[in-house]
Amino acid sequence: MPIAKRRLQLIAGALLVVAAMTAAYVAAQPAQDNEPVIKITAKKFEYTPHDVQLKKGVPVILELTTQDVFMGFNAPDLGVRADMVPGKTVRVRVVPAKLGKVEFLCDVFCGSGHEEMSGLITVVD
Ligand SMILES: [Cu+2]
Repeated sequence: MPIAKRRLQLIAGALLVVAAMTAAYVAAQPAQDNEPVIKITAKKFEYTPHDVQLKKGVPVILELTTQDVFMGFNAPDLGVRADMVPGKTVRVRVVPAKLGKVEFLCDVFCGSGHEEMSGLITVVD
């Protein structure tokens, strides 16, 4: 086997391991009983709700589901990202540190409307 091809296979394998570990870590975040849960559903090519309001410093659990295909949820400014897998519910805990508006978007290609698929989190006092 050519070395370049073997190297590509190794890199692809390593990426899969990292993705699996990330998914396991995100799934392992338990929801606290006293923390509010906000449900966000993805469907080609939108999130419902599109606008979410959070309070600065107040932890919330985002409960993420997708109604059709594999999607992503990525809010880089909050340091939150998760895979949205059909048939699964993923919970991520968020504690917004800064006031203002933060975009979240789909970072898994899901079709023709993927590039416009986003939502807005507003962090208030
Ligand atoms: Cu997408």
